[in-house]
Amino acid sequence: MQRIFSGIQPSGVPTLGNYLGAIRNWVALQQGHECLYCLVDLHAITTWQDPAQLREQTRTQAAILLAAGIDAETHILFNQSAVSAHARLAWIFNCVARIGWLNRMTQFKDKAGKDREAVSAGLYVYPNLMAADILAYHATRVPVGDDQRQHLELANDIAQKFNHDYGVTFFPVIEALVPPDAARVMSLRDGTKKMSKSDPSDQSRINLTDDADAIAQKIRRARTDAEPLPSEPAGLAERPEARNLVTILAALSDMTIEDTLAVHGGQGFGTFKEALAERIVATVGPIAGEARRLMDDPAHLDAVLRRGAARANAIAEPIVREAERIVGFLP
Ligand code: AQP
Repeated sequence: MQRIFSGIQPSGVPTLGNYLGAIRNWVALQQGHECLYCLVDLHAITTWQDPAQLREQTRTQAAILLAAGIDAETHILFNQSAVSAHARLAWIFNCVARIGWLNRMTQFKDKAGKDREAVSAGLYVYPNLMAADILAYHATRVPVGDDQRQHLELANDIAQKFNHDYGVTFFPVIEALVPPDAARVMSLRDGTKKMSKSDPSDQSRINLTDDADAIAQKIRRARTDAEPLPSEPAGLAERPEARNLVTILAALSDMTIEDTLAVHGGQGFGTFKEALAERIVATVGPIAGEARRLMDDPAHLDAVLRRGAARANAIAEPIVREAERIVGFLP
């Protein structure tokens, strides 16, 4: 059975983008795979997090993932910092990856913005830690949103260079599993920017804890243009906000953009947004409700994560010890 690894940063409440780009796929992949799903708190602190909030958000994310259908009995759900293998292998990878490779990472450029000298060194080496997350388990398949493709290519480059430099065939090749539809959900305020849980504007995203009123209000206020919807996908080419909303509805309805426009083409945004909000509420509502129930029992969430960490550690420890032996560390 192939092993899957994927992670999400507890840097805020997961969004509809996280759901359509990753979480929904994580749930489906539980059939027929051995899955490890990780709340990547080491990644989260690459940008400053309030400690109390980080703890709270880690629990909230665990609750949301369980509510969305992650089965922590059959599969493994845990927080990254509880398994030291991630940080140890990441250090080795810091010494394998080349500065030139990291300089090409577009996510770093986006997140660092203009003042690159002022961001943390952790943000810069983030992709090396991500490679370690996956390779510490010899996982071969990684479900991610489209934004993470470049990091996975880098993880493969690191694995190959490690194998080459030490003359071993130790780390496997990783395959990115990017969902074909809604691989990148965009901000509700700017159709050229991805929807992000850490965007300062709450109006830019749908949180997986939003209630029906909040969802309806955010969709009503979502930025659009003045034209009615086209009836063909080509008509969305220069309309990023319209394209984003149509893409979200199509993904949530398991329809193609073409079929969605066959139904909604010609409509004004008033009518279309009502249908969209209703569809989002139908998906997010039950997840938010169940997550709220689970969040009432933080001790239970902590116990789920602790058990997951022990099981994850049992897989990663022998692999990372072997990597340490290969590079020449005394046991
Ligand atoms: N807008 C998006 N559309 C589709 N997929 C997305 N993902 C994130 N945003 C979108 C996917 O969600 C998974 C977990 O992401 P992450 O938490 O590890 O980091 P991220 O990509 O940086 O997500 P955010 O929401 O933008 O977080 P912040 O604001 O903290 O940086 C990944 O598989 C990602 O592809």
